[in-house]
Amino acid sequence: MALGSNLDGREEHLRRAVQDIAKLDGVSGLVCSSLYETAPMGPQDQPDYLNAVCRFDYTGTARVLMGQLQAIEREHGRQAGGRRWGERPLDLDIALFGEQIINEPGLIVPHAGLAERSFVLWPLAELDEALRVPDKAGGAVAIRELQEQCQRFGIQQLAGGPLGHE
Ligand code: A4P
Ligand code: MG
Repeated sequence: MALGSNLDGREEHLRRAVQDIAKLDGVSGLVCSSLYETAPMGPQDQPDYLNAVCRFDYTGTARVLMGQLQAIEREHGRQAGGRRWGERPLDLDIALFGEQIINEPGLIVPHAGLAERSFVLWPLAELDEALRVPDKAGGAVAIRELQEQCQRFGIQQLAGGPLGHE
């Protein structure tokens, strides 16, 4: 799971979101990366983001998880609409869902932008440097390889350790 915020007390949004996620039905064993301060991807006339990722065991489907995450986004003041890649108090994306590949209306996993997003790849590698990301050919690619093909530019890991844990 990838978390991002660039509005209204960014760190507080992310900390609260992690607590909210840990309490969801079906979630256990949640661990988080550090926080990363990141330059905006997309429109440049928006504040820098704070990003992080978390990993957990989950008993439900990706579709159900997505609904639960969108409810948390709304509780954090996320409005429907808004410009593409624009500012937001809280963004929760399903970066990966185990080994699954999902290609349905409104739900693409691994996340469609994963390979281009240094602010997701580096935190994921922090949690598991041996992580393998499934690809459509039925194989998997090492996170290390995706990092090599992506610019690290614009992200800074913050001191302070993991964002939260159970
Ligand atoms: N959707 C499909 N697959 C997924 C998935 N795996 N996880 C659909 C989450 N959502 C998924 O997303 C639009 C729709 O994508 C969802 O309703 C869902 O059905 P959205 O979060 O509502 O945002 P959006 O603005 O419409 O999409 P967009 O423009 O693709 O935004 P993103 O990709 O979420 O990017 N810069 C930095 N440094 N850090 C950031 O975190 N985030 C964004 C937002 C832009 N720039 C950033 C960051
Ligand atoms: Mg999103």
